[in-house]
Amino acid sequence: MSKPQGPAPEAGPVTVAARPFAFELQPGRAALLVIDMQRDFVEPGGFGASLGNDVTLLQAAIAPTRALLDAWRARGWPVLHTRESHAADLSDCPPAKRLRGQPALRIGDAGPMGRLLVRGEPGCAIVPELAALPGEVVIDKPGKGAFHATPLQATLQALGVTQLVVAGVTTEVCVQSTMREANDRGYDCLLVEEATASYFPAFKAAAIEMIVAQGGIVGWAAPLSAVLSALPAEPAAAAAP
Ligand code: C5J
Repeated sequence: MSKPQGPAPEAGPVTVAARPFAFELQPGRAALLVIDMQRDFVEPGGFGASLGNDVTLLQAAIAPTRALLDAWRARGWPVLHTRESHAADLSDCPPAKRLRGQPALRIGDAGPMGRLLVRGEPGCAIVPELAALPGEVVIDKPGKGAFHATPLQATLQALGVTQLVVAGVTTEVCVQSTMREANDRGYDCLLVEEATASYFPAFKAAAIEMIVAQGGIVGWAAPLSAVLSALPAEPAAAAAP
């Protein structure tokens, strides 16, 4: 009898040791969502630095995020990236956002990596280590949350995604905003602790506690090792005798 054609059925759920309780990750249904790993936040001379932040604090998230990307890509699972970014005419940047505070440079001003947080400028790009591969979704978002004024919800629905494994920066701003938006839309969200960072380590720690408190009121959090060790074997390894 011939083997049935078509994509191999996905493996059953795997259990990730997470807080506040185990996360049942469903292969193929769980997208990796990498939030705003852009040069403008992570490198000197960008938007984050213009606000007076120590950008080196965010660089710790690059290698763990790359490990997640490698794991998702090896299994052919969906990967999505976001970029906090604005149109060149700043028509999607409300004055309430642009004029807030007294930064050295504002959104749209020219810095060493081009105009801050403007699409197409060098600083707006994802850091090279984490750059999107062909076929991976890149969502440009004018807000802190990734669902506001973007096609993210429609994209996830089209992919059949119901769970989000989340990485990126900064933990208490765009990552937490996005997880809250996703939670309200019915997605189960798991934040990978080493793959997220903040300019304020105490804010990162507090944001994680806020997410997992009250029975996981926003979602789950787990160390990178717990996620990677729970994943099913890569397809090539699984096929080996
Ligand atoms: C901020 C972000 N912090 N991606 N953006 O302004 O978290």
